[in-house]
Amino acid sequence: MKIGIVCYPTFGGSGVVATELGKALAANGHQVHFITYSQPARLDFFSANLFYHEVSISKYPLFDFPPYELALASKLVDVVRFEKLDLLHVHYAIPHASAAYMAKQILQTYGIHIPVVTTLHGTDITLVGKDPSYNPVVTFSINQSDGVTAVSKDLKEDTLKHFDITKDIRVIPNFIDLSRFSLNPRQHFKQAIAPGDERILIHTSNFRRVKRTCDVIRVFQKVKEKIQCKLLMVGDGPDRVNAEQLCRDLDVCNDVRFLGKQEAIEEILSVTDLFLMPSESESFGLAALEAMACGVPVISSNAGGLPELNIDGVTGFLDAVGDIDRMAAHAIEILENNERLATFKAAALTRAKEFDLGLILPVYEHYYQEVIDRI
Ligand code: GMT
Repeated sequence: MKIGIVCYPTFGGSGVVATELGKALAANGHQVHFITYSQPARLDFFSANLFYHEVSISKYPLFDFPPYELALASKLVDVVRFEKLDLLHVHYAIPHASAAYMAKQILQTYGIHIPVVTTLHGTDITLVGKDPSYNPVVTFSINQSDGVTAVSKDLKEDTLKHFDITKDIRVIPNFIDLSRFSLNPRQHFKQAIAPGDERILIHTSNFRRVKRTCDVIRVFQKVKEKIQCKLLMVGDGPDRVNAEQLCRDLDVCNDVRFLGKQEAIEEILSVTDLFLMPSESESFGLAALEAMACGVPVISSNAGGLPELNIDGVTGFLDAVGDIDRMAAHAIEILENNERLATFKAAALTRAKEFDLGLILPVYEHYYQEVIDRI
């Protein structure tokens, strides 16, 4: 198949899923065309089957807000026509699904009928999409997609609850490339972070409010009262400054390292003992799956799709959003005993294998074929 993929080309979960999916499809013999405003962060190698088309947006003094959606729709028309694509797969509803709809209408005037699959990732529904200023467009463009997928059952239910959706939504969970994300410990790195062989806790995110990064610091402070440990904070975003200030207020700076954005996250995860994800809302929790694939158990909130990934009492624990005491108590329970920690680590890895890319890729391929056959 010749597949066009539209996504946000950043380190955000939806962009990562889209890029990893495209790379895997290309490796499986499909021709994949990424259509985005910059090279996707994880599209970091050359392959004969991978193509990248940049959407460039001209800046005119007339525009306070350059019309990205129009530039994207025009680019989609161009790429579908000249590369003869079979299907467009857009990740994140806003504004990708509506740009794809516009492109599809224009392409019909050339006698081209291109099927569009939209994948809902979370914040396009749970935060931004519900905003009344976007709701009608989001509803319309989801309903006009030829196929719609959501990354968890919870996200599907949330979408059906808040939008007037007439299309069937197929749940296709996120996946992990176990050839990349696997236990790959770098002893010198562990030595540098935890010279006294302390336990290492980790949080990775874009430090947006929804991630509750300050809860991570608070949980860590309580764990530290009972267990010798260090905390790694990976990523960057608006709440980092608050998290750093809280470290000063709670006097834990010496045990917390803010590492910023990191490429080889699997190497860092491999030396850690526990992943913290206290998010307010999380449609799936890809970052937690990446940790589990490296054998790291997860203390998470029970928000959104997290219970579909993290098994309470087995791969970690699920606690109510904001319940710092329970999260800390559960973290201590896992970390205080070597044997228990090893059991949780093994269970996290076993669970991650259920989301192996090799299992989920054919599900997408069959779904694409089903959508193509339907129109
Ligand atoms: O979580 C973020 O801030 C990034 C966001 C995105 O849209 O890129 O992630 C969402 O999509 C990921 C991939 O499907 C999911 O694993 C995340 O759970 C989801 N984030 C939220 O629902 C908050």
